[in-house]
Amino acid sequence: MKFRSSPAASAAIAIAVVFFLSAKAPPSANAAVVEHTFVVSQVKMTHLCNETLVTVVNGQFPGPAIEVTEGDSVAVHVVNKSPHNLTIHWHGVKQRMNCWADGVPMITQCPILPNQSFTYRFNVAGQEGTLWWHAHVSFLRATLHGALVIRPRRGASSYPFPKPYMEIPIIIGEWWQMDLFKADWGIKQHVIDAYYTASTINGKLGDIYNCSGAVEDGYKLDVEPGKTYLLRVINAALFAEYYLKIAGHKFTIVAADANYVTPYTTDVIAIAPGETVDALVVADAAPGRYYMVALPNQSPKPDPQSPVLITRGIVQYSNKQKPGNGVEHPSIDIPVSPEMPDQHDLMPSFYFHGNLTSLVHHPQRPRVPTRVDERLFITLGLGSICRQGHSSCERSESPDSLIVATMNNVSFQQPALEMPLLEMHYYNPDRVATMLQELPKEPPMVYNYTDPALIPLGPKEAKLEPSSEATVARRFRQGSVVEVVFQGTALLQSESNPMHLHGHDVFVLAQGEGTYDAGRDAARYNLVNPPIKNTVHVPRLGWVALRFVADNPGIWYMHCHFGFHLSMGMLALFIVEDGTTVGTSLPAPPADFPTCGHDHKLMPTELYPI
Ligand SMILES: *[C@@H]1O[C@H](CO)[C@@H](O)[C@H](O)[C@H]1NC(C)=O
Ligand SMILES: *[C@@H]1O[C@H](CO)[C@@H](O)[C@H](O)[C@H]1NC(C)=O
Ligand SMILES: *[C@@H]1O[C@H](CO)[C@@H](O)[C@H](O)[C@H]1NC(C)=O
Ligand SMILES: *[C@@H]1O[C@H](CO)[C@@H](O)[C@H](O)[C@H]1NC(C)=O
Ligand SMILES: *[C@@H]1O[C@H](CO)[C@@H](O)[C@H](O)[C@H]1NC(C)=O
Ligand SMILES: *[C@@H]1O[C@H](CO)[C@@H](O)[C@H](O)[C@H]1NC(C)=O
Ligand SMILES: *[C@@H]1O[C@H](CO)[C@@H](O)[C@H](O)[C@H]1NC(C)=O
Ligand SMILES: [Cu+2]
Repeated sequence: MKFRSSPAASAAIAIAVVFFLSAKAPPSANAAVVEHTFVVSQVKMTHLCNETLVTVVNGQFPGPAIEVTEGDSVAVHVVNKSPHNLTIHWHGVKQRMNCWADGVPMITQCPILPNQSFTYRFNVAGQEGTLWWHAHVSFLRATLHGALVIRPRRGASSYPFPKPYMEIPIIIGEWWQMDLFKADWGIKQHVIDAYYTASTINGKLGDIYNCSGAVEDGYKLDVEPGKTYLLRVINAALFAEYYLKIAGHKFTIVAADANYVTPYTTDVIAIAPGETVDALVVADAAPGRYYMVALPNQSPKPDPQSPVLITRGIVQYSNKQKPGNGVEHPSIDIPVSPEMPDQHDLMPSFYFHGNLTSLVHHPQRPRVPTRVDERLFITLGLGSICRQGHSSCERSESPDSLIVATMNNVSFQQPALEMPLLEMHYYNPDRVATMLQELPKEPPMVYNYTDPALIPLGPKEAKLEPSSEATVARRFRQGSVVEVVFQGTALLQSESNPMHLHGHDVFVLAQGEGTYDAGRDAARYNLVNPPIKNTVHVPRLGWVALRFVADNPGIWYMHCHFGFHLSMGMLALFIVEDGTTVGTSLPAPPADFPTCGHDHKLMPTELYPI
């Protein structure tokens, strides 16, 4: 597992209806409402001779894709026929003035209880490309997820790249035999080795996996020679960044996180959990069969090591004619394998991310603000807190302490709430202020953050291990420009961290290895064409600098997209305050909002009498 080892259906049919609004509907005459019904239920699926109960949407793993046109409105009716409290997060959708639809349990909404329904309503204006949706409850997103594809209003011929012959979602995921709630709890409490069973491409384990002689199905992509395919690649996994390659083929990267990039040609895609990558692939190899391989990478020792569970699918040319004299060559039918990077070599990821720049010619591309109002320097790492609320305890993996994941040395503590924090913020902001602790703008102590000697337990590490737990948040004035430097550390591990901000895209100004040095590194910022992302991959033992405009009022999650780091507390709230106008202030919550099991919506005065 990715932290130190411990001492111890009802399948319904997707209904997608498109209603056209009357011509007066803003913002565009032909904007549509795209409706889906998501029935969430538990179904039995069998892989590797093992029947597993999985929670899925409409009986599908991965779930249905939502396909929309930029400017459309989306309505998703979620019918919860599972035994779990649920929310769905629309990953990367900016949700402008619509924090209520962000789908974070007890922060933006009460969860949808078993046997209840709720309709998410949001629009997808000013964004084009590949996003996705996923449950934001425990580890359930491992099986509750799907693509969200936004196409340009003026059709596929207005892509800023050659129009592809076909568009194909490629969702990299995980197959879990272990119960996902048990896995989450085990990781939080640091008591069980929770790990997935196999990696998947579009829900298929692939022919590397077999049991009792039965080989697992793999994803197959049929291609026609000479045609161009747009792969919409999504990493929906909880545990790892993946390297994706197709033998004999190159990728031209054209977008990432639903923002166009300058076309960049590479034979390997590096994609961390939460990221999306749009890549063109031309079927220009000799007709045949080629493996598409997804390999999870990991930090080398002395970091704790995980089993390497690769998966593969096949790209096969549909051309019937065989090479040569038309006689079948059995050897030709053995697919060609790509040469993969070493699982411990994280440089291909560093270079892949470093080579992304935004597409300057694109008219909608926002400009990097040059003024900065707030600067945060945030270290990411592990630490420990004492169990049972004790103020001091034995550390070094003693059962008296608990390993947690931190930002500036604080691990996020889920507040005990009777109503969602955002509703409280809307009706009674003063009350919210008393429940939160400010996320420090810099780490409390300066040390050699990236010194690998801190990875193993020992005297050097022990001095820095004690951390604390609090409901940390940071407030931003409406419209302020925020610069964040995320600094990876070597504290107890040296993992990279895919940091995801809800409700905003960010400009990724620079990345580097080792410790950030403002004097040296700020001069290297790309203020001309930095990539624009919602998930920023902080390299192992390195840093990333980013900027964003805090102009979307609400309470937004900002967290690591590794499931294990999130459940260990690598999370904070970014609160964007209201402006002085209606157009910059959070509107009222939806009338039909879930009520946390109460028969009416509770007001803060009922819950917390003054
Ligand atoms: C949901 O409804 C079903 C069928 O009406 C019922 O059997 C089940 O107990 C209900 N579950 C909950 C948690 O209310
Ligand atoms: C099936 O999955 C369960 C749950 O993780 C596990 O205990 C069991 O060993 C698995 N059986 C096989 C045959 O893999
Ligand atoms: C089954 O998996 C094992 C271990 O990965 C492998 O050695 C073997 O060749 C596989 N068998 C088949 C029939 O694919
Ligand atoms: C782009 O990738 C190449 C190798 O693939 C690497 O040499 C170069 O340093 C990368 N550029 C950046 C800015 O990371
Ligand atoms: C920090 O640690 C690295 C790796 O051990 C070392 O190269 C560097 O000199 C150290 N920096 C300082 C300021 O001690
Ligand atoms: C982290 O916080 C704890 C508890 O407040 C403190 O004792 C410790 O010195 C801090 N460590 C670092 C590295 O900042
Ligand atoms: C689901 O939410 C309700 C209402 O907030 C709560 O009472 C219940 O404990 C939750 N159930 C679980 C399993 O978390
Ligand atoms: Cu992380």
